[in-house]
Amino acid sequence: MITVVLGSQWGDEGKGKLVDILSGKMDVCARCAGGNNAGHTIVVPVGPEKVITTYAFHLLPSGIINPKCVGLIGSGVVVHIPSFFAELDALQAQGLDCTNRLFISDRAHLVFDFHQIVDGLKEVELGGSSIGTTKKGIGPAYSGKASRSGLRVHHLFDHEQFAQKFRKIVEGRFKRYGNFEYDTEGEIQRYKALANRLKPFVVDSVVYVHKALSERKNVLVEGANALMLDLDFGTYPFVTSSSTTIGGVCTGLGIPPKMIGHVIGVMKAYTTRVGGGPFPSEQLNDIGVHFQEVGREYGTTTGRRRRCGWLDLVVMKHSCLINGYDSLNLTKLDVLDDLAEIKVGVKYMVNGEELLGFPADLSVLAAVDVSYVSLPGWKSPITSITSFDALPDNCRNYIAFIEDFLGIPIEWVGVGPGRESMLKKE
Ligand code: 2SA
Ligand code: GDP
Ligand code: MG
Repeated sequence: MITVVLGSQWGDEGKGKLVDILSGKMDVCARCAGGNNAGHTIVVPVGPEKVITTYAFHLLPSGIINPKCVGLIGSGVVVHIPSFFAELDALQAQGLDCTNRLFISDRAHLVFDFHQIVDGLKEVELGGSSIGTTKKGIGPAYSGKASRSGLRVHHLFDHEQFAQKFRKIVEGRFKRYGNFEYDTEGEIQRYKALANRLKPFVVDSVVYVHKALSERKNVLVEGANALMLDLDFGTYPFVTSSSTTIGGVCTGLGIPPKMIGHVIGVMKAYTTRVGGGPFPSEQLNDIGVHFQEVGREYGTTTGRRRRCGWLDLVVMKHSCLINGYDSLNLTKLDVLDDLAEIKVGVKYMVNGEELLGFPADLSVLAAVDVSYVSLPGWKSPITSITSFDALPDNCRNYIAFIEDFLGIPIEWVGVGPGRESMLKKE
């Protein structure tokens, strides 16, 4: 059976940390969507001296930090090959060798430097209403895929055909965006060399994953980005260009839904968002600054400051409906330690009426008045607590309030960035 970890809010909930913990018992850890826009941070003790080491994963599955776990980049992922190797080399330099246990789907679409240039040009065109993308070329690469003019990993291995298609695609981008600086022929040559280096990593991921499942291996799927950044169900157009939901797990790996056993939603104890777009519970005040500073809310990929606000359970209800979480991992609860009062958004009101769901129309969302419930804080540090029952009463009440509201058990609670700072409710 397959276990899935998904981001339930606007990303950066701490998916990487849970994936690392679960991967200790996994045979395969697979990515199904997104690209190197993702940033999953893992803080672990390394070696006999237990040196605290931070790893940042972008394209590679975070589970490969565990030496027995194989990493698989599924067909739904978009891959910038130079970044793939840069990440592999950086991990190697940090003492993590995963060269022989990392595979990539032959169906995965390629992201090229021209996609990244176009990503930036599109943002400039949008001016004041820009998305705030990571400029990793994600949107342009998925657009190419959807318009059936993309290049996939397997195309790399027929160099002549690759070169022809590549020139045609770049020509099309020049027509649309003007003759931006780009060495088309140099790129074609660079990819000839990259194809040779990539070859041993390439597999038919459908065959690979189904073989693993038939051998009763444990497979973990690591979601990237999050529900509110989903192309269909997020705050469109302020979203990423992939399917970040449970649906994207099936389409991005070629697995039937009935093989999915357990779906865990990762939910931060407050809310953050990086980039543009609506954020109803955002706090442009001392509380927002508190979350930002205490939670060290900076983008793992771009270093951008993340916007911060109270936990929004309307967002979470929407998220739970779509992804059907079996359980939740509440993270960064320790960031609330010093607060005397904690607020939680529970209703969206427009003209005195409660909305039944999360609105599609951003003009409706802009008119929303968030109703909050206020809960007492616990005003004591929880990072060194090692069992769920030892958490302060008000802290457990906060957890119980969320569980009651959503009707989903909180199975894991994060109380600090390190691997050991995770409590499991038995
Ligand atoms: P893109 O680059 O086309 O996917 O951007 C579209 C929107 O999706 C948001 N997005 C993200 N939001 C949170 N975290 C992400 N990963 C990095 C991190 C982000 C970073 O872990 O911190 O370092 O800035 C991520 N990736 C994409 C993005 O902000 C746009 O709103
Ligand atoms: P992801 O994209 O969902 O994997 O999350 P990121 O790695 O982008 O951002 C989460 C940040 O919070 C990382 O720096 C983690 O090390 C850190 N983190 C994860 N869980 C906790 C927690 O429970 N408490 C604290 N204080 N930090 C955490
Ligand atoms: Mg992140």
